[in-house]
Parts: sequence; C-alpha cells; structure tokens
Amino acid sequence: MSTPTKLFEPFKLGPITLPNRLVMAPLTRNRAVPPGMVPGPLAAEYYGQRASAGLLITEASQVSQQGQGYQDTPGIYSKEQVAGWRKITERVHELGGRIFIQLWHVGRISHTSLQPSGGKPVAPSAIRANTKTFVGGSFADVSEPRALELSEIPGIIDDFKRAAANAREAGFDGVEIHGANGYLLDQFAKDGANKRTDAYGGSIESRARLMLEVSKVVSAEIGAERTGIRISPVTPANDISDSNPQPLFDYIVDQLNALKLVYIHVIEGATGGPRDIAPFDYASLRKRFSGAYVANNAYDFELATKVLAEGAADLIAFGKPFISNPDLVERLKRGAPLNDWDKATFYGGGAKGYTDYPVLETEAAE
Ligand code: 8OZ
Repeated sequence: MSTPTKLFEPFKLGPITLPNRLVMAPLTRNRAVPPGMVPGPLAAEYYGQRASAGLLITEASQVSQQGQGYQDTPGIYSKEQVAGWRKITERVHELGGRIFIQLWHVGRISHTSLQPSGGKPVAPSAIRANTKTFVGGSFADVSEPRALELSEIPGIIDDFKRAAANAREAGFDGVEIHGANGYLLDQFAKDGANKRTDAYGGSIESRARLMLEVSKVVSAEIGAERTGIRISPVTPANDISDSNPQPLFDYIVDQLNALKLVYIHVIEGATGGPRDIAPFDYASLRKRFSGAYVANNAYDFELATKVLAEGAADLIAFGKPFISNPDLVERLKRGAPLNDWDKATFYGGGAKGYTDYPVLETEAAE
C-alpha cells in the first residue's frame, strides 16, 4: 500500500489506546437467543473474529423490554444477558480487542407483539412512523404508539443508567448511546416526531433534553471517558425528520462537549444511503466537540484516508464491510480485495453470513 494514510495509526480514546482508526459500526444481526434475548456463543465468535478493529461497537442492545423493536435483538437489562455479554467481552479481550456496547431504546419503532403485556410502543407523541419492523420472521408495519407520560420519563433514564452499570459488569470498555436513526432519543430530539408541550417538547432545548439527560446519567455511571453517542442529524431512517437540524445538533453537541463525552459518532447523510441527502455542516459539530469525532456512512479506504488527513475525523466507522470482512483492517492494509456481503443473511439465522466469512489466510490455503 503506497498511499500514506492515518487509518492504521493508533488513537487514544479516553483511557484506552486503539491500535488503528477503524471502528466496527453497530450492526443489528437478530441472532440473540429467545426468550431471554441473550447474546449466545456464536456472537462471541463473531465479535472475536473482528477483534483487530480499533474499536468494536456491538449491535444495538435494548435497555429494557419496552426498548425492543425487532425480533431477537439482544438486551442488556437481565442477569442472563449480562452473563452472555461477559463471554463476548472476555473473548474479544483475550484476542486483544476493545469493545463498547450500544445502548438502545427504539421508542415508536416497535410492535405490540414485542412489548410488555402486548402494549403499545412508547413515543414522544402518539404518531405512528411510516416504516416497518422485523417480527415473527417477516417485516411488519410498526404499531401505533402511545405518548409517554411525563411521569414515565425518569424510568426510561433509569433504564439507561442501569444498562450502563450492566455494561460495566459485563466487562465492556465503554458504551455508545444510540441517539440516531429515528429511535427514541432521536424521536424526542426531532420535531417531526415530537409534538409535546411539556419540558421534553417544543424548543430545541426541550427536545434535546432526554438525549442529554440520558448522556448525563450514563456518563456519571461509568465515566464520560467511557461514554460515546451516535447521532444522525439528517437521516430519514425510520420516518424521522426535523425542520431545522443544524441548530438542533449544534446545541446538542455543545452540551455533549460540556459533559465531556469521549466521542460523537456521526452518521453523515442518510443511514446506509446517500451522504448528500440534505445540506448539513458536519465541520460545525467537529469544531464544537473536544472529544473524538467518529465519522460514518459509506466510507471506503480513499475517503477515510482523505478525511483523516484533513483532520475532519479521528476515527472511521465501517458497517457492512465489517460484516463480510472480519479481517477488514488487514485487507485494507494490504490493499487486498474485500468480500461482498450477503444481505439475505444480515438479519436473523445462524452461522451463515455471520461467522463464516473468510479471512485472507483461509482463502490462500484453499
Ligand atoms: C437495521 C435493522 C434494524 C435496526 C439502526 C439499530 O439503524 C438499527 C437497525 C438497523 O440503528
């Protein structure tokens, strides 16, 4: 590889040193073991195979049963789940890796069949999203949600706090708060989904409140130097929208900076789609935040190299390339070809399309 790149240079992220700038993005794989939604042995193998990433971020993991929106996603609220995750962190650490868990509440992106007592999913406002979820082996419209009572909000903040404590107990190096992609915290932040008139709706400050309160309790629980957050200012994912995302996210990032979070992980553009879907000044977020900037969405070696060289980001998160290339770091280092991913095995199933993607050495031996 002749192109000079910072991609393989170490980076100090709070108390931990990453050997390179590649982050494995959080990726939903729907292989947790029901009924307890416990991550199983196959997940330990999957994350272990990818331990050469500078940092692994787990698939989104619900902080409560209410926070689940798709079948077979893992939780981080029960003892059994903590025990399952502990085996994963042990495997990753044995193999020399570093791993954060993504803490998730889906809000209105759920289905009554997944909710406690078959109830309605919860949301800032009773507005159904025009999107689908994956339940009972197929895609289904999300259910009509109900608006959270003001009195229920502290309980949700507590769920995140407890999940952060569980993450520490499970041996994670840190957590990433899921503030992106049209899930609960993003629903509160954006005026397309939040029509509340109480302290959690209306002004930018009020809409951002839940995301910031969650950030505050999580960082108080496990340390700001072990707390990151993922945001997606302009994504249309899960039918989310905001009439004026720039001042909203400028404000949010100013506040996250004051809380001294270790990183912001920014999905630039449409999640898994075009980077230029809407105008947005990401440099404005970069400028406001003293911690690390993790850039995500459709990065390849060239774009990653360019953005790191310009100083526009510190770390680059790769999603689908990490699904199909456990040894992505080595492949990019060598300029080796990448395996294609198989969309049919993204969500649900077993080892196929999960732990059976070949690494370079295996291919050479075949
Ligand atoms: C794909 C399928 C289900 C959930 C996200 C957690 O978009 C997800 C997700 C992605 O953040």
